[in-house]
Amino acid sequence: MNMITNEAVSLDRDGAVLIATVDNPPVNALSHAVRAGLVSALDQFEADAEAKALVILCAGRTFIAGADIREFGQPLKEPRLGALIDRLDRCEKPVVAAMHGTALGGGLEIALACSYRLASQDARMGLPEVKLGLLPGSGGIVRLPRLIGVPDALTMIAEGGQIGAAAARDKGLVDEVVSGDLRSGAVAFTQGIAEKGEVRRTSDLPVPAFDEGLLATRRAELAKRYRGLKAPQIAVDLIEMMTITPFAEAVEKEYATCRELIASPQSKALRHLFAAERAALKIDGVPADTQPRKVSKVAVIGPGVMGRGIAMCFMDAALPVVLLGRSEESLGKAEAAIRKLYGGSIKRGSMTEAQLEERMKLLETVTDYERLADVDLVVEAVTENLSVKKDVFARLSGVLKPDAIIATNTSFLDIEALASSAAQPQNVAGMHFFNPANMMKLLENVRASRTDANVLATITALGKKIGKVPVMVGRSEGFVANRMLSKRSREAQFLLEDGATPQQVDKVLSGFGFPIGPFALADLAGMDVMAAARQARIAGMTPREQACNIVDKLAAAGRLGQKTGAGYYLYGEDRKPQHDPAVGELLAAHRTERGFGSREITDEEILERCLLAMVNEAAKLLDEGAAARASDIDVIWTSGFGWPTHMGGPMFWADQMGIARVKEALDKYSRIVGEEYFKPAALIERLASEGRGFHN
Ligand code: T1G
Repeated sequence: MNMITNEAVSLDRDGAVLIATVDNPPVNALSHAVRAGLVSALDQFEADAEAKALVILCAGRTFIAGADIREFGQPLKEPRLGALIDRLDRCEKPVVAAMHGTALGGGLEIALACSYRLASQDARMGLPEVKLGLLPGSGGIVRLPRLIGVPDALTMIAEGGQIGAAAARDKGLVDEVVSGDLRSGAVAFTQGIAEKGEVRRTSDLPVPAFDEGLLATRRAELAKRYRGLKAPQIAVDLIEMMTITPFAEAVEKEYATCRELIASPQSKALRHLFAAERAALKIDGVPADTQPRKVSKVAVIGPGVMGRGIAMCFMDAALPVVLLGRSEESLGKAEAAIRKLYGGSIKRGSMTEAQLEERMKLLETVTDYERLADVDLVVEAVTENLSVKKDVFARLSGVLKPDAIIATNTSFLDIEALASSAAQPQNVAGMHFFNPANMMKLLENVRASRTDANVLATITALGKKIGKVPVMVGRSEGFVANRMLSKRSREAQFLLEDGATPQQVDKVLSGFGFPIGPFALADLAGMDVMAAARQARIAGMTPREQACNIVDKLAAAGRLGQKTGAGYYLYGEDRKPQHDPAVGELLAAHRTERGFGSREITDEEILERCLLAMVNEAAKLLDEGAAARASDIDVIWTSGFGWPTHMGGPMFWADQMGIARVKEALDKYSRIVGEEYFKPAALIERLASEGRGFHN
């Protein structure tokens, strides 16, 4: 008999067992309807004398995956999750949670408050709140350590990782792993315990003893690993609190902290990125039900550094790769280099020799285009020269299957010109990887005007399959990431001319949260590389940019960076950047030569000039349609260029600053640096006049 409680939760009976089924697609998030439905199910269960035990399970692909993130920041609607969990805790008859898919956050907290926990073989469990700048607020802090011990609980809560069903059983988080049909397995288990009717309250369990020194050790590790993030540190505070605080009081403290974190700037930034990364997968002009083309074999053209890294991306996703090069020698070098890169994984213990051999079997090296006749997609990663690429496109067009996709890895050449050199321009797109391609998460997928919708859907799905963060961008020299980066680099150089030192600029930007400052990064990349990149773009530079040739001077002096022990900094054995007076002298001479005085530059000016130059360029990219959404730009910069995730991305950061203040600062720097560099973009003028931000 089906006893409906509401649209999200249904209740039915199997003998003495009631089964509450949550059905709230897509992830059974704990919306108000789910919470109210479960309370109603508990009411009926407790009032039903015939019912000896209750099973809670979910329809669809997963058990409850947490609180409904979309409700955060909205007025709280009773019943709160905490009230539902208290009801579970006080239940006088046993409740069994049957988990599948990903039982996360508030979903796992519900299971923790049940008498028994079952999991399907593929189930995974976790408390990922910390990834949203939050922490469990409905009993996860006070119950999980009681079941699996403080050390493992601290790891799960402070890092937000997931564990599988078998590991959960071994740790005592799950009582049984159910093979076969979860519902029937759960009902059978529950019938087995129903007669005895034993209620097991996690809240009654003592906190297992643990090494108190653990807390200080983990605190230090977490501070290093999650630099700037507050929630992991607070996780340690809460775990310490729960070990010395009576249960009921600890529950209140846990909930109060969660509410504070929901209102925190870091959580708002991280929740913004959670939504932004999902929005980026929705491509304008590509219906959500567009079927991607099948990609079961790929080719990479160009066995250079980028080609090798791109080939590894596909190999790591178990896709066979044909790497085409002009000579056996270049292909031999590429294969050896790939094998060497995997050797690093073996040294780190993340790969075995056997796995390496298996992985290398996926790589085939060829010099003959005819060998590409059966591939589904080609990434061309040859030298950044339009005529060379056009030749490759023409040769590919002569051998590929009619529906094979050609993706160019170009970082700044015109994709429309390349598409025109292909027999099937509708099959041409860009897949812009970043060096090192096998490591960098960001993938700028580039749409051309004639690219088919299902090609866009295909490269987006393929980007996800190979573990990248794919963001669709449109035509623009340097697309989105590099065009914005070039503005930050410009300001960093100009600031040296105006009187700042490399260490001051690096300190300000790494203090903001970037993993490394622009000058230490240049020393890592190599001044010869930087000088070559500058030369490649010099024709499009302004006179001041062209004359600002500090990079060339360092390269000419043999100061190539870490590889020569000196660049913007000096480097000893420890490879740590040290201040070098010689650089100060070189900069002073450059300023004199350029007729620049040297003035005191504040940290605020450094930060605003570097970051607002990027924001201003982003506003132009949005107006040009090169970026579809401001949030896409936030995803690009947090996944690909080290913008601290807890600061939400450049556009989120600008919105926090307020567009009026952004415009005011741009006007100020227009006066200091020049209109051509800081004149507010038209979009910023519009938003400022309308009192709006990028995201509203
Ligand atoms: N609330 C609302 N919507 C959610 C959601 C959630 N918790 N999780 C996912 N969605 C949406 C998502 O936006 C997307 O929507 C669709 O579901 C598919 O998601 C009280 C305070 C579960 C592993 O942090 O990790 O509980 O774009 O594309 O890759 O103490 O979603 O289709 O419109 O990611 O298969 C804690 C967050 C909340 C889990 C599935 N829980 N979600 O991944 O699909 S705080 C989380 C995920 C909390 C308690 C605390 C993943 C997933 P749309 P998807 P997926």
